[in-house]
Amino acid sequence: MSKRKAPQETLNEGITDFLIELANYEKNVNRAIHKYNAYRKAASVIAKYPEKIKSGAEAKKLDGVGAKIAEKIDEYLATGKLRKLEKIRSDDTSSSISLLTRVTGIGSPRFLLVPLADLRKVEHKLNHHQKIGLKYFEDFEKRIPRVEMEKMEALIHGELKLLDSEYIGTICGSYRRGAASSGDIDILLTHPSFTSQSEKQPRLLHAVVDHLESVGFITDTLSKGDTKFMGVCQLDRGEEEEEYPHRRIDIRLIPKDQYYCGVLYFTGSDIFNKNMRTHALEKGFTLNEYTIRPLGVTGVAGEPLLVDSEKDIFDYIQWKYREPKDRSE
Ligand code: DCP
Ligand code: MG
Repeated sequence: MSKRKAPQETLNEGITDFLIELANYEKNVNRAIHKYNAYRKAASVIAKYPEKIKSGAEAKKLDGVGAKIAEKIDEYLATGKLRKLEKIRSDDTSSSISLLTRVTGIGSPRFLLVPLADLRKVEHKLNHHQKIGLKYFEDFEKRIPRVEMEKMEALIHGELKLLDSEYIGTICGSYRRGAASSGDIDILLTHPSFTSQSEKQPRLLHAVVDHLESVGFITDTLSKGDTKFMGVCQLDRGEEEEEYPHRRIDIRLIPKDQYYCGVLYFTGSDIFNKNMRTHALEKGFTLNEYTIRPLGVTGVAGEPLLVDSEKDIFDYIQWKYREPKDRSE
């Protein structure tokens, strides 16, 4: 997952911006999740508030805005800034860590405010995830050319077949839409023995990950759960001059009956998904990355419908099928 949309402009953007910056600081640098939640909650109620806030006291009437935040709002309204934030921003360690947290694993930054050398100085303060992000920082910035994606696809399909010919794997994301280059590798994996009714089968995922590690393709692990692996991979260039960069790879194990809703969702684009969900609602269905369900007259979703292909989903909502390459919006 890389691109996140910019938040919508609001009347009180200055205030919500500083609250979110404080929230991220508390989470990423201090690991203070309660403070993080408190700032987020305040930012969220203020973002919905329909008036331009003129004082801390006015904000304090809102649920989620306490005395301390009200004080900060007063300071911000009076001076246009916040001493606490100025201090945080001028502290190398905290700004480096929060920046790095923003950029690693989940995505990549469009620009870098802190020199990489400064980030590397605080490496000992980083968690595993962040260290990997830093280690491969330059590599993760690079897009993956389609020819390289094709080579990885061939390798992955070959190895899956060797392991168990019943595995079904699909590289989704921009690659499946035919993009000339991709930001990462999004693989969806299923197996006929795994359905939403059966037991969990983490082995099905772990066997693939372990195998791809043993052949040297997967080089690092960011996280490995029962159904989702996040990590790093690299193609072997053989004896040739320059190595391939390391690439971000996610592998998701999905029950067979939910596989095509997953493939549809992770193929995107996100804009296409939004439009398709809207159309589904107009036709009386609710669609997400797992299932499509009919909506009753009271708006309550019924049981998941049977889906055995992406086309089935289009058919349910009476939409003309669109090939992945035609799903940019
Ligand atoms: N997705 C979505 N909404 C989100 C995030 C993701 O619908 N907020 C879906 C659509 C995306 C797919 O997941 O196409 C994969 O997410 P990526 O961020 O990897 O997006 P792409 O693969 O499309 O682009 P990139 O080439 O940058 O990886
Ligand atoms: Mg992608």
